[in-house]
Amino acid sequence: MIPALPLALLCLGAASPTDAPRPNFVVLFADDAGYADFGVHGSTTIRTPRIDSIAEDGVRFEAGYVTASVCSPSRAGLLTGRYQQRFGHEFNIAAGAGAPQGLPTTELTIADLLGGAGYATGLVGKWHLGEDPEYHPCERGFDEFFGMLRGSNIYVPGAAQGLLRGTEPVAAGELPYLTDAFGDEACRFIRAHAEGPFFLFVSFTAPHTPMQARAADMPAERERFETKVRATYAAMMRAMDDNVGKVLDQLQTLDLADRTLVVFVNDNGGAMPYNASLNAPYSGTKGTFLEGGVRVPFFARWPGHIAAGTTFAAPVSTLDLLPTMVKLAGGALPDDRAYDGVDLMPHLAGTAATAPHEALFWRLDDIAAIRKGPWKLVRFESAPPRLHDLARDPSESKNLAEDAPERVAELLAELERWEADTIAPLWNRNPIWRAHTMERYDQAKVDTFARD
Ligand SMILES: [Ca+2]
Repeated sequence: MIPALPLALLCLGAASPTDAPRPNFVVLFADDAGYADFGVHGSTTIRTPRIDSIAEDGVRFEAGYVTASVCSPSRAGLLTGRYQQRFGHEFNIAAGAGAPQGLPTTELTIADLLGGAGYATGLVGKWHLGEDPEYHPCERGFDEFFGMLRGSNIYVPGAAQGLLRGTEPVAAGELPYLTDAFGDEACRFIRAHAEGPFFLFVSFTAPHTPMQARAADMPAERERFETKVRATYAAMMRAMDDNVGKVLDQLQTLDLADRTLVVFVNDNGGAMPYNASLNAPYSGTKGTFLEGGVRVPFFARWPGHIAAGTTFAAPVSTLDLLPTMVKLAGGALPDDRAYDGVDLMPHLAGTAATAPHEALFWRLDDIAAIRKGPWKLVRFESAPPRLHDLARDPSESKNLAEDAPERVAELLAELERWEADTIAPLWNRNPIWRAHTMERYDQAKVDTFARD
């Protein structure tokens, strides 16, 4: 049965009652995982069989990007379907900063739009889009929220801080290891809304720091890795994989697997060296616009609608999730604002005439980037631009800028045209991070973690 829809959505193309039931949506979001650290990306040491299964049973996007190389703005892009620079959410939110640091309340989230189309909406885990009351997830389209407003938390059983259910504090004392608690809550939401349709955003904190694994997992991992931090990272990834598996099993048990589009994606590149993640074959890390900072594991599964074992080569973005899901929900995008994402389903079906995106753009303060075709240009305020050919040099080891001044000029001009639709950041960037980012570019290299 299709729930009542707001009149505007009905008028603008809601699914007819004779159409197949509208799918549920589950977005599984990792935090700071390394590109290389998935079995489906070739890792032989980090074990992610359940996450891999999403790619194997559906599509693996070979060039899946996020809109930022740090947590909060990446989430702002995903949840709004719009480049976050359009509305000034360019920088991370500092813990305890207060207003005006939060997703501007003039923005509509994917939960607003799917909720308006009759979906039950839930967020489990990390929010990181503002801590003041007006930014609370339940004010931003989510019917239900279990998690925390800040950007990281303690994993140790019973020790997590600032957990909320809705707006009510949760006594952490009885909770298990944090990633397990989030998996449990995700399954609870699915059971409670099994009749559907629902949208569930499972925003894990794993494998973001602090580096804390389940105690029982550590002895075996410690034997497999030379360093304690890499062993801990492996165990944190395993815990996340277990909980992704729990969610997939819950969908299967309720006979919802065929009626649910499941997406797995990561919010920014691996935060090497802090969490010992590995972004190979890409250089750069979280905080940079090298591929290792913004190109992420990106998989989707919807049996009967996305063929198993599909790979998709053209660049896609987390910006695309909102338009794709709103369309599948029978809704329509508001026409009072520009959307930067596109509906991916025609592209996956092979019926689209063009690639999803002609170009993708990034900006964080004094550094900006554009990818167009195989070309990637990174622009610095304090250094000449760097040009890379991703088809021939995916690890961005060779700067071609001096050899191709016309292409540099063309891409710089296109980047500036994109910037004409952006505004100044609404709050300042932490100056420590600014210096740190330049340092990361200067030191960028593909770290092979040969000892694995
Ligand atoms: Ca992150």
